[in-house]
Amino acid sequence: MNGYLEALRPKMSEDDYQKLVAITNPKAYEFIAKASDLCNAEKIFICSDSAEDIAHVRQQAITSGEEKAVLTLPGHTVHFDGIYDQGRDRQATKYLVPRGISFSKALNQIDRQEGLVEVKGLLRDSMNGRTMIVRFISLGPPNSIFTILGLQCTDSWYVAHSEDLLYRPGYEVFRQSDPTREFLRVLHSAGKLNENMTSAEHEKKRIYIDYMDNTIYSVNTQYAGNSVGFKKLAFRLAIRKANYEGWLAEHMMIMGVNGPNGRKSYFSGAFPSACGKTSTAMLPGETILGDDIAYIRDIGSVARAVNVESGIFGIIQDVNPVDDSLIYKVLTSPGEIIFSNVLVKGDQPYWLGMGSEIPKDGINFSGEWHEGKTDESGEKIPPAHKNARYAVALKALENCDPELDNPMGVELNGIMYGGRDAKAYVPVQQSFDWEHGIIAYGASLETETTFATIGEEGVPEINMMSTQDFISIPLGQNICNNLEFGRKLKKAPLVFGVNYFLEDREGKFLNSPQDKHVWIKWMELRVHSEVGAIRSPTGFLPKYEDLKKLFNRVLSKDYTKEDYVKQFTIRVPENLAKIERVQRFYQENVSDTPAELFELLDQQRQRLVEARERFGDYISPEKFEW
Ligand code: SPV
Ligand code: MN
Repeated sequence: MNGYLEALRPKMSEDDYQKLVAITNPKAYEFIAKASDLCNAEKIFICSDSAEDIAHVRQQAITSGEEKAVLTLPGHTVHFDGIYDQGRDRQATKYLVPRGISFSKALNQIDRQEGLVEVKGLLRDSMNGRTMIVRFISLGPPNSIFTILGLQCTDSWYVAHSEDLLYRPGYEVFRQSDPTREFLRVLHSAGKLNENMTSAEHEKKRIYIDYMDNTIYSVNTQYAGNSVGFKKLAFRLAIRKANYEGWLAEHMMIMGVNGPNGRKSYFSGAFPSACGKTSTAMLPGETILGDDIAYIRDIGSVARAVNVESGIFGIIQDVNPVDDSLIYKVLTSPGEIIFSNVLVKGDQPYWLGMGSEIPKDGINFSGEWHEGKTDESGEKIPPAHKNARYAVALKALENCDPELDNPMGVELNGIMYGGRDAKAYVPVQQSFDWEHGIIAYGASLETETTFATIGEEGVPEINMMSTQDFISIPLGQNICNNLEFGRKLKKAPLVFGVNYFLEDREGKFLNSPQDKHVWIKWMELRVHSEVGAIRSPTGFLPKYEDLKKLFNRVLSKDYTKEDYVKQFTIRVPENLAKIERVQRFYQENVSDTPAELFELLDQQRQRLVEARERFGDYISPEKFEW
């Protein structure tokens, strides 16, 4: 008899014990027993993914008060996170780094021993009087080359319920696997709760990543980005694994784009949080395969991708019938949905930018709310948080891609990188080749901080491939891995740079949110060489005639030459300044930056300088057309 199993037995019902015994992985017993011992759980519930167990998790989320079933539509519940727990917390998230190992300065880190002592101290006895829920998850479709297994112990029924909507069940996969199979581990406790069931000790919030042990510790937080272990927490471990094994784990959506004559091409896209990733993936008329995390592998010398998840934890702000019709329909129909940090009044959820009026009082993340209510520092509390979200299974969307669970994934024809860049990059361009795309668009991705992370908004920063928050290896190594990956492929996906946030001199956006649909359709045609392009110093630009046709066909809009020129003018000073910032960032922060990054950016600088000599500082795209 396994000693760990024996130690767990008194805390479990016979039924739960049998469910656990059916999994023959001794490392799983060990992790669960140590978690239970440290956190002093009163009981242990093993979720086997049976309909009965899933229903129990959902019911407990409501009974415990972590979710409220006050909403009118069947299946809808609402959850609130604490006022200081409304986004991913970069300050509180640290890598545990063993003594003697040096890690890029740009990454938040703490000595491993010191960090383990601290976080275990905070977790000690945290589940006193509570049930510890054990969930088994399959990241990626089960039984495929992509599959990574995960196991989470948590005392939050809300977290366990969210995992149900967002991930593929893994109990059966664990059960049928070799007892020595590796898995990622997450231990989470919401910590002390206050009367409205939110984590009470936000100043003791810690999210520590122990990559030596493939384990993540998260405590005193409930916000899903910090607590649902298989979202950004396991992602950090997967990036590391991918780098050692020669594949890619990316902060990318995956979508199918319909081309002429019934053709469909698949794209993936990396965007920092709140920069248009989900709304791109959900464009009506196209299909969505994933909205947040992709694993990409070289299979038969082509890049194939799967969605790690099977649901969406999406930003609800600005979801309205005009801009996001598909998801708006889902959110206003019966079906299983967890709303978080919205305003509730009269059994209805309300959010910012929903396209209809929001009540002047109700219940929100601050408790009873009324217009004008202020927080401790005198700031007005909005009716719903900007980072309010919904959790829903992808299959609830009518345009969910049929290949979602294909164990071989889908072949990627193109990938895109996009940030919040008010000044430099054009709305869409194609790189000259794989390396140029990885360096000039991916590694040079610049953005502004948004409400999705706690802290000041609008602060410009480099966010390499939009994964900077999640990288647990030297940053330069990650760039090399990306460069290598594409080089080995017979036909690498085309690489595009997009920028939905370009502004004019007065600070007005030059594009409407719908325009991205045109860029996507243009990329699809480029993949099949069905439209030409203009060679500019920063990449291949679309031709006016092609965009005009697409604006007309896709959006029934007239696209003027004037708009085209404004949007696609190459702004030499802004582009040179961008190169300067990117190079400085890597020089100062990333000691293992590959020389290729500096070389490729030097070449881009050279092309810009030469173009300036011929045409001046602001160059209409037509000047490059020969
Ligand atoms: C993001 O912020 O990138 C998200 C949401 O996708 S979460 O990481 O879960 O906070
Ligand atoms: Mn994300």
